[in-house]
Amino acid sequence: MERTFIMIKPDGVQRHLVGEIVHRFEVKGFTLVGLKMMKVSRELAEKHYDVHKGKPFFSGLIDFITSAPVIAMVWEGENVVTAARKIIGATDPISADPGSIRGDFGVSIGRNLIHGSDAIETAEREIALWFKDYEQVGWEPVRHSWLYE
Ligand code: DAT
Ligand code: MG
Repeated sequence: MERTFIMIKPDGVQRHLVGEIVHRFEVKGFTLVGLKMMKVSRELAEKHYDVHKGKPFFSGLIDFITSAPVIAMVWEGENVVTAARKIIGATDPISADPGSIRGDFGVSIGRNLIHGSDAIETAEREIALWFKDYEQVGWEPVRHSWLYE
């Protein structure tokens, strides 16, 4: 089953949106298989955002991600990578559709609340970067046959 890496950024934690955000993935039909709260090191933040190294917003982004605790998660389900990006919404909350997390709760690109892997290969890389195997707990939700034909 497909998995994706989701992180509630420091602003989501500080604004007490953790429950609201987790709820959206749960009610959609995805399964939580890993979750931890952590203060992110600069080393981990820089590895995670490696593709953005050299861009003008990079150092501000690393400062932000390391400024306060985050919630790191792994979610599972069919097509979860693509679906999670839709639940999250466009990168700039002003362009994000209402109904998405960024569209409902954000107003600025540098405080857009949440990260989600952008492709299956990225998800694999990010999950391996943030989670040990034993921190991911596969389980069989009883609602499965009511979600999938
Ligand atoms: P996403 O998080 O939607 O995958 P991204 O990978 O392009 O977006 O960028 C990573 C994060 O960097 C993004 O969530 C917020 C920040 N960011 C991107 N573009 C930015 C910009 N022009 N100014 C400030 N922050 C930016
Ligand atoms: Mg991205």
